[in-house]
Amino acid sequence: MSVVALCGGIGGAKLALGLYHALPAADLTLIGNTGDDFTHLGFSISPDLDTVCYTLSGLADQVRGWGRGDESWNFMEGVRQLGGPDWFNLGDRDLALHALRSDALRRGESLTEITARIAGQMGITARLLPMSDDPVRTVIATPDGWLAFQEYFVRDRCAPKVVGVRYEGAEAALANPAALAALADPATEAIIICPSNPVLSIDPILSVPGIRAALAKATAPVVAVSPLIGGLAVKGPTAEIMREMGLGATAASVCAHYGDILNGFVLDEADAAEHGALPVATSVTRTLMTTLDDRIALARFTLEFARDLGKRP
Ligand code: FO1
Repeated sequence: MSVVALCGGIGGAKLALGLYHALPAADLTLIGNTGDDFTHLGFSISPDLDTVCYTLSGLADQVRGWGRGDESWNFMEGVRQLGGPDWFNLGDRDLALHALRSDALRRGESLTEITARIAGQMGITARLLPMSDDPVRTVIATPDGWLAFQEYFVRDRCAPKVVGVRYEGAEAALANPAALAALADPATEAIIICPSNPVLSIDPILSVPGIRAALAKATAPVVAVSPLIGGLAVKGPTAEIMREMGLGATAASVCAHYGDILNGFVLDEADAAEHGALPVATSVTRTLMTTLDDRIALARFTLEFARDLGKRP
């Protein structure tokens, strides 16, 4: 079963790992969010692509969800000793990835090529595509002004109120041609929107011209998995942001936010009461992914649901 999945970082990567186990690797294409990317201490950092790579390769830190498990922090200690900015933690081994990517970008390689090479070196056999090779940067409007995404998310620990979000550069960005081709491919049998933050992780992907239209035109059913359980996110500020932006913070509000790009919506047992009121086909299951088995079970459930929905006319 050939599948395309849109995903952000930690939450999305959990389902991506489940899909990776549930499908032959060659059947899985992941489209990753690059709205969180930024340049820090001269390094080009792509947190969500890296989280997916570390998660699929088994290198991820199981508690933090980002970065590597087998990490040391000598570089950060050095930065601190020299009075440098220490709010964004770059582990020693993780730093190797940022150095190689930064160097390759400077030599004119595309983010798509670099990501494919890095994923290959980590032994990942599914395809991971950045949404675009052009810079798109998520910026957050707060009552005190605009913040770059990582300033809001890591430096300020998501404390500022979010009154708006912009995806800078999106209008001029070219969608990854391989991503567009995968979405349009008649052999693609399901398009999954992973349980990532709709506003911070999925909307940046949808903001790249051509991607939303490709979802609308695809013959494969588009199925989203709710990132909220009982009105709460497993990790991160999804519920708060959706509430602050006046979108509501229920599974139903996530479904409404995606609107007519969806054919199906998977929601948690805790939200079963919302099931009947949604405007698309819905299916209820346990969506909390604590173990690898949970990730695989949710992936299989979602694929089965998409298969039952069948191709769109
Ligand atoms: N998240 C944090 O909360 N604190 C960090 O210091 C941090 C460092 C970091 C370094 C590399 C990387 O790939 C990711 C990192 N993240 C960190 C996670 C990341 O910034 C966010 O989880 C995502 O951007 C949101 O999806």
